[in-house]
Amino acid sequence: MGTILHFGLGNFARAHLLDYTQQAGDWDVVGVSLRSSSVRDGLAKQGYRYDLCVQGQGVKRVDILRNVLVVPEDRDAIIKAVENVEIISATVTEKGYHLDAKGQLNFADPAVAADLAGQGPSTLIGFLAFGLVGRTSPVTVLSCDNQVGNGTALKGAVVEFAAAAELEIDWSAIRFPNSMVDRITPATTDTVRAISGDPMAVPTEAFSEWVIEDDFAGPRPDWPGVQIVQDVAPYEMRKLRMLNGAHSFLAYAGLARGLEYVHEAVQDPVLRTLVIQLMKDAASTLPSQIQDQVSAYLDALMRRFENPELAHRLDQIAMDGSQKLPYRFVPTLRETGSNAVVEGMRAWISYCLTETANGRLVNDPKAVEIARIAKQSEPEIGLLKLIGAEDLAQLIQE
Ligand code: CS2
Repeated sequence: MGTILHFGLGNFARAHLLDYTQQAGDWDVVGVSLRSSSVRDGLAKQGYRYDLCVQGQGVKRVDILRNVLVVPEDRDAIIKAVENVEIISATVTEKGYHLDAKGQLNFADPAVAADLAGQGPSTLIGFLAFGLVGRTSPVTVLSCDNQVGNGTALKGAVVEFAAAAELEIDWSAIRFPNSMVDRITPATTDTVRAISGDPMAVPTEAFSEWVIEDDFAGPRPDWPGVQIVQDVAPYEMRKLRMLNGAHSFLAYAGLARGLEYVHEAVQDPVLRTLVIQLMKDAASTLPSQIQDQVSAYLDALMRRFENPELAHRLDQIAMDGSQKLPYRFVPTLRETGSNAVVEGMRAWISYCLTETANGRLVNDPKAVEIARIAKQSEPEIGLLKLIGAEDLAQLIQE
């Protein structure tokens, strides 16, 4: 029996980590919301229980969330929990790591600077650094975000923060396993709420996958179906480059064609050909040990994307492109020069330019910079630079 302190209680965590942990039994979860109290407020009214609407399988009541702590009101309780729980996990999305284009902690980021100034943390990195100082027992910090080497990146950010803040942390009993997580989980719609009768219901697909590096400091739940492996890299490359790369391609190219959902974009004849090509090109970059899986994986992804009942909105995926594309497009492009990925990158650039021209900021933590770059000469180069991919300019501009 133990407790997981989970940062970031979006729909994804509620469909993935919480579902797995409920199935494992014996463990409970305390959530942390870093940015708003709305999830806490909604869940608190119903004893922190909610319906998980799993497509084709029916509704499950999830009942392992014990409490939700919210910043700024529960800061002290969050630090205390970091000091005491067995596992700390996170789905704070790519931007929640506050990394620069080189993958290092971005000290110029105002949220990081504020945490360093000691006003009481507001980022995952700050909470971990200030909480881990007081830690006397082993702990596992489990990143569940869509990044390459997510655990390693998180550890790097906390180490850099702790050094800058002159905090002495005993790293010997703290583990940061890398992991690959997968379950397509759209935002909740009014239809889902109406059908389930639960205002906090979460819709998700039947498929789910979780591969975690065998690097735990202490006990872990007996999560069913989770693969514990020595090296997560091949799995995360497969998922980020094929699934997420395809998603981002469909989002920008689909929105440009006036489409709204993934299942519509994947049926568009032009996009369908390109997205299959993108996944094949991405697959060609994967390590030989998983080459025998990629063709079945591609077919399964197409079935998942075609699923009309998920109603997965393209604009949800289009969010935070500056944070996502370095993992989703850039490696395949560098390694293969893939024409389909070139089209995806152009579609993102064109999305940024069109939104700016229409007087709108894109939904991205770098939105202001994106708008500024979009108004300059040679915006393509500026935008590629923003995601650390200026070396690809010639390919994109040809
Ligand atoms: C999507 C992911 O919104 C996005 O960027 O590509 O959330 C995707 O649905 C998940 O990674 C699937 O596991």
